[in-house]
Amino acid sequence: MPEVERPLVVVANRLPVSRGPDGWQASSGGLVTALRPVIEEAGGAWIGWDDDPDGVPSRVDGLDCELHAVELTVPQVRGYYHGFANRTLWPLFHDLVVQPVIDRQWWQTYEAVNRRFAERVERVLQAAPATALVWIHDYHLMLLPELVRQRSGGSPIGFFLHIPFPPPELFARLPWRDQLLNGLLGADAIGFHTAQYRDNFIRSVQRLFSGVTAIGDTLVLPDGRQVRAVAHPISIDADEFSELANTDDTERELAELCDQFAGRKVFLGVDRLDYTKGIRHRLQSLELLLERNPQLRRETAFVQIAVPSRDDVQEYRQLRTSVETEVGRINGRFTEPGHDVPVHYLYRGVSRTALAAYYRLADVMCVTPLKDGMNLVAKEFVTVQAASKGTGVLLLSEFCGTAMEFNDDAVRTNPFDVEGQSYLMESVLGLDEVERRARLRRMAEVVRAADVYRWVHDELAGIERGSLGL
Ligand code: ADQ
Repeated sequence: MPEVERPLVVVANRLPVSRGPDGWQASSGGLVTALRPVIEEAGGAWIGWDDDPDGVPSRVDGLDCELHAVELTVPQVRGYYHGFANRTLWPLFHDLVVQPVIDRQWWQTYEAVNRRFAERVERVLQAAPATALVWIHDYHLMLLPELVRQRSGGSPIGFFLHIPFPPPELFARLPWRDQLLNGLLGADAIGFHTAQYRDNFIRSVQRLFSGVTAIGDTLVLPDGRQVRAVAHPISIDADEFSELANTDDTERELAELCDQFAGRKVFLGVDRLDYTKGIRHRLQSLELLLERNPQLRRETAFVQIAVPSRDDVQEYRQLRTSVETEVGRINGRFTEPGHDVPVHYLYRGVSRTALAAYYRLADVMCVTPLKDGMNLVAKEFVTVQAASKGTGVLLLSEFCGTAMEFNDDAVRTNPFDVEGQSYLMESVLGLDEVERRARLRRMAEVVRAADVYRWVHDELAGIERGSLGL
């Protein structure tokens, strides 16, 4: 547990709740799990946008924290969220895997919505029993640290970026680059997943703001105030996934899957359906693999589970169409009469139990994003496999944050090299079992040693230290 004993005010684009068949409930993600003890001990609030027409309750079962919904109009959501956040910042910060759209109106809406969030933070801070720590999350709210500083009356302010920070020469393409940096520099500490993203940020500040001096990871502003830029890799609740690996429900689901895929090696992909995740490149590698190896058409299966994502955005609708076309083409080319299709495509989210069963089933987990801030699927997979004494192999893109932590224990792939990736998919099937287990054990140890609780601890302690100028 972090030493922080002040109330905590978390600000994120969305609230950590969803409406299920039995009413409102806390979301099941790792961030909520990790923050729960901190918020419940010191008291706290969560501020986020919610579009439920009936309104979100101020509290829900399972999360002892005040919920403050920021209401936005339909045009505001269009400009701030679908537009500037998801069509400008997201592609720009993921190394331009698609072209960002530059639109002045979206930018103005982004500014207006960040101001709206700031007003709400101000009200919540005024009602707080003691000076609260404000922890702001992600690229939707990059102007917020400075806006909160102007209104906060001395609260420590932290910001964490869940996506990569791009190299300065890419970041500089944004017409509003100065405003975004200025917004972030309102924080006492700015967190990134990796040292590389942190250094990209520091280099961008140095390139664009000549009055700011960088001393190691501390930025000294012209007025003498210091801002710390830190690298803290986010993670999962390793204990939770280790337990989930061996529950009766997981065993039951696994037994069904083993029947379904009996006698075949299973390749698995689990992603939000996002163009950064490299799903199309992965399918193209599979196609080459099956083209070269006719015997594998019966002996392997590829399961792709894709959660629907951002389907209000044109690029995501196009991606869905092209993924479904690829799947259809591969199955059309390689399904043999009387045999199962090679690709099983599930366009939906699955339960945590089902997820654990698929992780256990997989012989090869394909985590092959073109760019990804961290990637939690890779951490979940190695944890579940190690806890169940599995022998699965992790094929991991060198362009995600997780790759920096796992080094050579994952089989590294360059997903842009579709053909090279197809040869890797082939060669990993021959990896020795003892070697596979040893690699899984080492990767699971890395995850356990730096789990999501440690991340919360390091982040909050870093924000406290930053606010004291230490
Ligand atoms: P995401 O891009 O959403 O997160 P990721 O880190 O992989 O990516 O997290 C996805 C989560 O969703 C995982 O916990 C996974 O289990 C779950 N999930 C994925 N597909 C699912 C499915 N079909 N059914 C059920 N659950 C599914 C962003 C950044 C990442 C960064 C995280 C956290 O893009 O780089 O790691 O935030 O900071």
